[in-house]
Amino acid sequence: MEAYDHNIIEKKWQKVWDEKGIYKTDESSSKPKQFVLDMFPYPSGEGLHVGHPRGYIATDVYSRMKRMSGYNVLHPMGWDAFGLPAENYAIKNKVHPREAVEKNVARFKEQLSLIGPDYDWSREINTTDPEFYKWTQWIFLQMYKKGLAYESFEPINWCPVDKTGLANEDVEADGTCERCGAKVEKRPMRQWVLKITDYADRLLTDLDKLPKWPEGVKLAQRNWIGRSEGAEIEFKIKDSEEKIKIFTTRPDTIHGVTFLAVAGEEDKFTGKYAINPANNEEIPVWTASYVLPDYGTGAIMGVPAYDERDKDFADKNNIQIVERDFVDADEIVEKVNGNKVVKYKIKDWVFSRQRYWGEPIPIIHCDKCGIVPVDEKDLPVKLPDVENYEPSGTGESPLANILDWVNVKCPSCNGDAKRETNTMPQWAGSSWYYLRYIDPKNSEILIDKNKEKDFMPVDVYVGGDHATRHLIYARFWHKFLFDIGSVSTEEPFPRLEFLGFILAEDGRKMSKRWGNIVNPDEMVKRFGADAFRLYEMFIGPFEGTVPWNTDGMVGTRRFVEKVWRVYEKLAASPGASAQVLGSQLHAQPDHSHKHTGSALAKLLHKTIKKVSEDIENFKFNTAISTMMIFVNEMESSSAKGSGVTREDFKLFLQILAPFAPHITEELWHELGEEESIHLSAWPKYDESLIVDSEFKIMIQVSGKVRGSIVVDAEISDEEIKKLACVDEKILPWLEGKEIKNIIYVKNKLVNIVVE
Ligand code: ANZ
Ligand code: ZN
Repeated sequence: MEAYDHNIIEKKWQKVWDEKGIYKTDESSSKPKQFVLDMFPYPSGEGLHVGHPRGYIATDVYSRMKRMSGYNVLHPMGWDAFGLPAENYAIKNKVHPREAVEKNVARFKEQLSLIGPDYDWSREINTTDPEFYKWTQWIFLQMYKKGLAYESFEPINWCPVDKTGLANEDVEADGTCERCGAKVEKRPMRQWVLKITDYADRLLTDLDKLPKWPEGVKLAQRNWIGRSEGAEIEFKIKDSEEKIKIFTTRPDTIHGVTFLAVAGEEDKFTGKYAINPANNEEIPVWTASYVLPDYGTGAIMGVPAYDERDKDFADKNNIQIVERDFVDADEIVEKVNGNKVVKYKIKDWVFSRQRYWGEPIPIIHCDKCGIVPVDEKDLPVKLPDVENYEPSGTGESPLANILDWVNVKCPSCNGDAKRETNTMPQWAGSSWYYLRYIDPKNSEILIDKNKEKDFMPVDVYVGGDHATRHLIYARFWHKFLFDIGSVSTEEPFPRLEFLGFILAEDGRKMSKRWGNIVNPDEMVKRFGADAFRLYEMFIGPFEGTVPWNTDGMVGTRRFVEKVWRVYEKLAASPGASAQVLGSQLHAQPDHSHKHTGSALAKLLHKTIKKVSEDIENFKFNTAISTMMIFVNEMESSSAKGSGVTREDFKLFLQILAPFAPHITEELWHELGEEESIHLSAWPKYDESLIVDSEFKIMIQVSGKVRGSIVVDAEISDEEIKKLACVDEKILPWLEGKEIKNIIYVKNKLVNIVVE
């Protein structure tokens, strides 16, 4: 037996897994399916930093556990590669965006592969591949045919630096471009828009059917959709035929109205008076910058006694503030003949960009026939090669200059016509990419109906960020695809696990700008992929944001080394080697005969139970701390001369395997197994070993009860103290605190005294 050398072991097993194709999804399998999905990365020029793999490792652990638990797992990976970042990178580095993407993808793939993921690479997708974007264009055409894609000439958000129109979602609350920070302007220009507002109600109400989504993400979507029930009320202008229509959610406050305000740049007095239909009072009309031009009716009734913003405005402009009794909302709406209305904050999705690196919009403009969709059989409309793909800034895409591409025959009258030269936004491909993994080579139809039924919906979707944009767009497209019969479920992702960021060691965001990037390649080389994976999962609760700490890697590295040492002791123990050499039995061991119910066996079975539940619930950090306790117990009991049995050690390797796939595979084979540990059956815990002689212990933090644990009567006082400190209910109370003392009152309580 060699000493533990992660470099040798990891390369060796990655090669074997790849050659044997053990992670390939079997489409003919009769097992139940598990579709485990990552938000696919955008391959930037900077490569991955240690913050990126956190989600990828989580799905890797989860999918491995599911595979071992008897599921037919689909765990694919691909690249979201159209859009401004790739194009800007290409312009800066004077390469074609396609070359830049190829290079960046290769780099990302190399980095990801180092950590030993279980992707089925035969299903790799890339949104910039014409065979992929053919279907992005196809979906656009279906939307066009249903009236959901339309041309608009409304003023849109224009970024003067990125030289393109933007969707509302691309603009920060302070009116700056979310990419480059430039102040966004309004520009009247022709554009393609998707009618997401037609789906606003369903996007909102169906959030209630997603109990396995984080509340925060659902709230962000509710706010983004922004449904308000209210009334539109008309105010007559004094001595005029004119009227101003306002939108209010509080018609009951109408007696307190002391001014009207319409959207406008400055707070200037317009000199007009309006008449309050409820009490005929005359009130001044103002313009106010806090009134949004494109929400409601673009005008409000000012009720400074009850509305904060109205009060600020009234104070500033010496407008009267009056407190009046509320009236019945329904009655007043009836009386002033206002209609009840529902308004949404969400706007139709501005879907065209005046840039090169995106899917061409499959539309032809003909002088005679107007807008003519490209025939489906002529898809994909491929992006042509160009000399110069820099944005023109004139509001036209660089494609407009490629005459032999632009000039086409009209599909309808065969006369001279021109292609649409705007391209789709970065968010197009990601709105449906997950479906392509299920049927990645299909050139006949978006997705085979049977395969779709076999694998959809996604069982767990993992990612961070994109609470509104991507996750609203994808839900919208999915609902549309449901309506036209392409998919069989109304929601694509019934379970969403949203992860927190990993910050740099200095507590800032990792960025080239701050020079604080930690590179995963280097961590893997120094500590090994297994220790790296363990650390990424151990660093804190999955949904929490935490700073990286390279020193912390030492801890998980030691843990891996301990596992190796336990094996070495086991292999050296009398009788062991004979058993390995003579081992002809590769069948699953029959646990019922092996267990004598030793303290160690009991702890093992509790560990199996806890790790199984924790992985299911994405509580990876507590799964690892539980295994750490068990490994310590194995070590100390072998020091006392008893030690773990060979079969129990193998059970432990199996539950560690999703986290540390390489070392466990190596030791599994050392123990005489010939099949991969990753295809072995997930251990079941022995109920009888868990229930007997347990008792409940209350856990206090500085004297206050914060939780409880159920412990085995046979485990040591020290262990009970340790368990109390790593309990998931207790961990938050210990965060950032120093433990001063741990008091254990036998069989009753643990009090963790912190400062
Ligand atoms: C009178 C009033 C009294 C209002 C009161 C609120 C509280 P949500 O819920 O977000 O839909 N409003 C209407 N149109 C607006 C616009 N274009 N720009 C800025 N504010 C606008 O908010 C609806 C409320 O926001 C409306 O109800 C209106 O103020 C204001 F005690 O009317 B309210
Ligand atoms: Zn025509």
